[in-house]
Amino acid sequence: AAERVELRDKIKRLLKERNAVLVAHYYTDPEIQALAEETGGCVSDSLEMARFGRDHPASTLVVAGVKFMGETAKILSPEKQVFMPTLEATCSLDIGCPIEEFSAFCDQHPDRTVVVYANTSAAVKARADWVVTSSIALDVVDHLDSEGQKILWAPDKHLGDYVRRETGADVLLWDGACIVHEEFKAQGILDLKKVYPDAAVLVHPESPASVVAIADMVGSTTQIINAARDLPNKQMIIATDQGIFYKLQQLVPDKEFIIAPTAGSGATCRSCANCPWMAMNALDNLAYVLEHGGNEVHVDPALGVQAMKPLTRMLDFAA
Ligand code: CIZ
Ligand code: SF4
Repeated sequence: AAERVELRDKIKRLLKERNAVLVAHYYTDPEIQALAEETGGCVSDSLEMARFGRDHPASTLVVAGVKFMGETAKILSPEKQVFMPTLEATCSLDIGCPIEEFSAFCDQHPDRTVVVYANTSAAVKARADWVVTSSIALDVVDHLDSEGQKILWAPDKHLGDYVRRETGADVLLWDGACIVHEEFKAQGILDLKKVYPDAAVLVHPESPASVVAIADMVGSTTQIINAARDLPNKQMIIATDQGIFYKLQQLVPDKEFIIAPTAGSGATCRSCANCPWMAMNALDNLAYVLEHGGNEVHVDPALGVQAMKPLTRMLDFAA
């Protein structure tokens, strides 16, 4: 325990010395989220992380999350140095949408407006007309639909299908999925509801349609946190990465949160629903990059200029 305190103190000191600010995602280790809060950094979803990093005066951003979040920070702030505790932390959505195949898919459908989820590479963003996060996907697609535009959506098919069902827009889907959210099971949640009959079911729309169908509320991480606060239920079954429990328990301490099952059994699970890439961010590799450098995020400048356009469109739309 003394070692952890020492490590935390060292990170705090190094952040100051390096004029650096820590930008962390809700899904990272609670220790990292706590440090980001204590040091004036940010703990949030990818939309807010992007905005915070861009607007913060620090010359150096340390992004605790996955690769696309570091890249987004660099694209929006090319003049800042961006570091990550590890450059190995990626995302199944990013991996499942390689630029060559994606670009060919877009070329086959020139009549469609290309809308990509933030969980994509810089190259895929550079090919897109719009970037969205789950918190504004519905609003953006609604807006495009009202203008009569047809959509090409990538990479998450579950989120894309949810957006299509909700907006009624003409949406062509890429076949990608999040390995964490795709595992939630409707039957498991229904079984759990027998144990907690008064619990509300809060679901991230990267989950399968069968899970979304039994939700009391569907939304992004930030929207789930707000709903947990606002709904009258004292118990909540949560279908998103369990990293979010840190913020849920902090902001809504009087309620009980139960992770949604990733098996049909109804048994709660302690190690499931935890993104393996998010989990690669830890205090020791965070301290290491601050002390020794390395793990700097680089984005090809020409690609960055292209990718900044749909990203800025997203931030302006959300503002
Ligand atoms: O699943 C993810 O990676 C999410 C929810 C990212 C985000 O938008 O914050
Ligand atoms: Fe990607 Fe899913 Fe991990 Fe988020 S939780 S980073 S969408 S694999």
